[in-house]
Amino acid sequence: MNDCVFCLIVAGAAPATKVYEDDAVCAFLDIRPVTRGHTLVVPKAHADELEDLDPELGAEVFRVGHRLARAVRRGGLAGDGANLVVNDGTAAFQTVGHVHLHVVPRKHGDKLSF
Ligand code: DGP
Repeated sequence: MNDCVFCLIVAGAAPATKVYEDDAVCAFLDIRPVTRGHTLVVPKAHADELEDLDPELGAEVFRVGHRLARAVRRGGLAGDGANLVVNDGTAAFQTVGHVHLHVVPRKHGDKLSF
């Protein structure tokens, strides 16, 4: 076990509100949501940055993000759309060194709370 907080969440050794999990991918609510329902999708296998990530696993991460964004939109309660964002590398404001896809539900006219 390393000290990566997202690895700890994946392993159930740190608290998080998980919304989806399969053999390869885990999704949980962001601790600092910029909109209601802001979710992070992570590969279970640790990868610091995109260049360290198996592209097939990256495709699984996006597949889950796509499903979550679609569910949020169809559900209608949280969003009219979504931003799906990867901050890759510290130069791009990545603050947690475990690849993650942000799924940020959006409503028409909403404001992000940074
Ligand atoms: P980024 O800047 O792309 O690396 O975003 C990291 C996100 O991770 C940020 O929105 C806050 C979130 N985050 C950081 N630590 C934790 C944590 O311990 N639990 C959860 N659920 N989210 C976290």
